[in-house]
Amino acid sequence: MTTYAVGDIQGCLEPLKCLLQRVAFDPAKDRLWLVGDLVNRGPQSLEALRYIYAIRDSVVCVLGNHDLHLLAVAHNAERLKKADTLREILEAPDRDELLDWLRRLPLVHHDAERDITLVHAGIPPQWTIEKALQRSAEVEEALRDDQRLPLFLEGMYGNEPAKWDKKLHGIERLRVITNYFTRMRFCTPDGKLDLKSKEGLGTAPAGYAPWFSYAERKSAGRKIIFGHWAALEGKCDAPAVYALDSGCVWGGSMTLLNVDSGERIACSCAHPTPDETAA
Ligand SMILES: [Mn+2]
Repeated sequence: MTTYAVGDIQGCLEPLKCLLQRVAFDPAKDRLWLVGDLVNRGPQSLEALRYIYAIRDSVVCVLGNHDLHLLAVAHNAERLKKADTLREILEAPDRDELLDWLRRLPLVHHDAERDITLVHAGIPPQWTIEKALQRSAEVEEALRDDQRLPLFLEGMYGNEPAKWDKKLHGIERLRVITNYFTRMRFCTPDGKLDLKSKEGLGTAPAGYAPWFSYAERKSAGRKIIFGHWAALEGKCDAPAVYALDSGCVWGGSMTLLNVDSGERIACSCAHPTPDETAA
């Protein structure tokens, strides 16, 4: 049994198949970890989602911002945006089955045996891995509750509050947790988010830096696999932190990491989206 982790798929099914073929991935014995953003922007969102759903028993996946956006649109909490490639999922005969699986995925996954954590965007500096798992569970509870789901999806959008406070409650509490795990790039040492800057490493305002760059962050030294940040091109120099988004949907490549050996391979994206930078 081998465990592999793959970066943001965003509806790019062919590069995913290319990677799995190259390692002779066998769903009957291997495991596939996914950093989220399975869908959107790319050419085959529905096919990619179906492909992953079909091997779901071999898959560990965390939710990304695009996956949450799909759920929000499906529950009429948000409208489709011009660049979205989600309509085919919304109109598919198997949409309810696919979306029901999606909404039960976690925001943070922790493999205790290997002490590796999987998350879409990152872990804020002020939280240990254990604290992150507790906070992630609060959002997962709301996502799985039929009564609470629409209220969560309607209220999850927004950049405020920019910083965690344990006194926060209700939707504001869930929003900042969700923003940390699914949208964060730059923050202050005490976890105040900047969600407005572009992706480029030089674009952060004074006092802000990539979440993983703080040596004193409480998850330092623990292994963390994340995606979301295509401008990093799959590179991250923080010890034990593995960046996997290499911008496939933007004309880059899709990255696969052998979780146990650390070996990486990449397949280039056959259908790049030409004219945009990642949101
Ligand atoms: Mn993302």
